[in-house]
Amino acid sequence: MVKLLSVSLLVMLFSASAGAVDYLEHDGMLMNHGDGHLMDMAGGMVMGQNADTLPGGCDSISETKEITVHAGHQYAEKFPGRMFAFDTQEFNFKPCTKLTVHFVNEDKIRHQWMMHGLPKYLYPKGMFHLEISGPAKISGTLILPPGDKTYLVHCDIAQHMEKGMKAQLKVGKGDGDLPSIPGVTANVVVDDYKINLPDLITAAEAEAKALVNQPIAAPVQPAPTPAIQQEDSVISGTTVIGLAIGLLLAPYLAKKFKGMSVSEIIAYIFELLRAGIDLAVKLLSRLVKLIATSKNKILPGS
Ligand SMILES: [Cu+2]
Repeated sequence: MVKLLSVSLLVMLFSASAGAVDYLEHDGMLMNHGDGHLMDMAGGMVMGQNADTLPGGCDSISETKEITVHAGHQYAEKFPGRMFAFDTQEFNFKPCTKLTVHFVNEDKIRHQWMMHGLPKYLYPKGMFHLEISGPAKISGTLILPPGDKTYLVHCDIAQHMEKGMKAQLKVGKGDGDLPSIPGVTANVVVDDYKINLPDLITAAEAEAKALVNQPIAAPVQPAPTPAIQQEDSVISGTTVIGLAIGLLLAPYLAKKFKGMSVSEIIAYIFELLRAGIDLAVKLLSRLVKLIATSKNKILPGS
């Protein structure tokens, strides 16, 4: 009998520990950094934790509530086109409720349960925020403000809200609905599932054809514009001047280069160029000196 008991106890212990391996429990690991900010070394984070201070307008805590919210890819399967979701999209609580949220992230990535629009004197940046790399569980507590208001709850990891991880929390009657809450309100950007793949390919091919056909006809017409004609006349004018100089210099150069090899001619041209550049540099430096001295003459007087 004792043997049977111990065996069943072992089986129970084993199955319990096997179940616990899946989710890392962060609630006992968190370190308090003050201002309701708690963190641990395993990537768990709570911000805006407030279990004691009543928001302005609350005489007392009206109710104490505890919820468990699951987050993960699997909860988005029922929402076409969404990738991530919470298991609950709408929450409702009485004003001044003390709310504890147990956030269970079932994905092997990071998710958040982030609530916005809370009073900033009590919640830094107006946020209450649970964050964890899953699979894991993390918990936090806040006291909801008085009044009827709808609060946005989402995961702020890039594109997670747009892909479905969005919910609303109504305090009292709330003050309307937020858009694009999966299964609750219509999407702001509506997905189009009417078009099928063959239609898409035909449309893409038509677009490609139109692109190929377009630029052939277009650039032909604006070619003989007056601006280009002007440019043409400028070029021909320069060519005429160049030709004239060339013709005038030709007899002189022919005399100069008579009996010289090609390499000697090239060397002579380079020497001419060097002398020209030297002259230009000398003239420039003289000009700079002139400006500098004239400036010096003006400066003491002014
Ligand atoms: Cu997320």
